[in-house]
Amino acid sequence: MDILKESFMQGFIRLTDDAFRKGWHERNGGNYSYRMKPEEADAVKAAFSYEREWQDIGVEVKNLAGEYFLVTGSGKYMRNVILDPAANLCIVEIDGTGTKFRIVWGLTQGGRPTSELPTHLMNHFIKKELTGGKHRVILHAHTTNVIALTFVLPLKDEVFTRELWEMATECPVVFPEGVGVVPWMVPGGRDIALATAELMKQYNVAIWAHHGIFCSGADFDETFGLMDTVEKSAEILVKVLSMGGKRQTITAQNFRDLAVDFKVTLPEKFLQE
Ligand code: 2HA
Ligand code: ZN
Repeated sequence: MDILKESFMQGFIRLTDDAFRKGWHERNGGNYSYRMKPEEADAVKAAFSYEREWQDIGVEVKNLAGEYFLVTGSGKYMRNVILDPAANLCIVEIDGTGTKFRIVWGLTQGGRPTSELPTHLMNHFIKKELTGGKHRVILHAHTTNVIALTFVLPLKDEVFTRELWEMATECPVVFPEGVGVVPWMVPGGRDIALATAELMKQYNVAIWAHHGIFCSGADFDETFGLMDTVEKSAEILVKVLSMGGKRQTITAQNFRDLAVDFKVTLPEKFLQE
């Protein structure tokens, strides 16, 4: 068994390279986690070691007890993952109480899991429950255009959702539940983790004002695709605003018609004039 050749590992690594090439991960910006399937963990347990210490997560994630997560390392550069996955990633095990973790694989030159581990695990906690275990991927990135918009649009879910939907017809189909916005907060801790998790109860996208974005999805393609769609829409909006603003757009009634044909539910709170 070569853990680096396992398909979950290959899929995880491919995304880090794609996301870096997108320009979403300057320096050590962004971080990323995957809740492994039991059979994936079983297949690679021969590569695990158990001598590293249990450490406090900082939040309680009861329903993740005993689960294994593949996560990026704190301070590690997304662009280096593909060159040396074992030095830049780790697999963490959650203890039986859902309050502690330990590293069982990776970070071969030392280090800690991502500084945003509390937010990642809180998001997994919420999404595992709400999707019946379907969602497994949480991705945080510093997407340029989404960040730019947090300096000019009101920091309201309704405003960001409607503006992003209007910039590309596919958007309300890709994220019909909308997007949430967290006001500026100190990153890395419990408070921002709780605020983000609260939004993840409703949305698969949480924008951090003046910082970046978190996306949740079932697999690597879906999560990357969601972030790509949101960031592209934000880029169109930046261009439209730079050209003097909208002269015409997709109307509320257009969205209602689209919802019928594409069989999606678009909350009316995003369709006010
Ligand atoms: O540098 O993105 O939010 C890692 C981060 C912290
Ligand atoms: Zn960040």
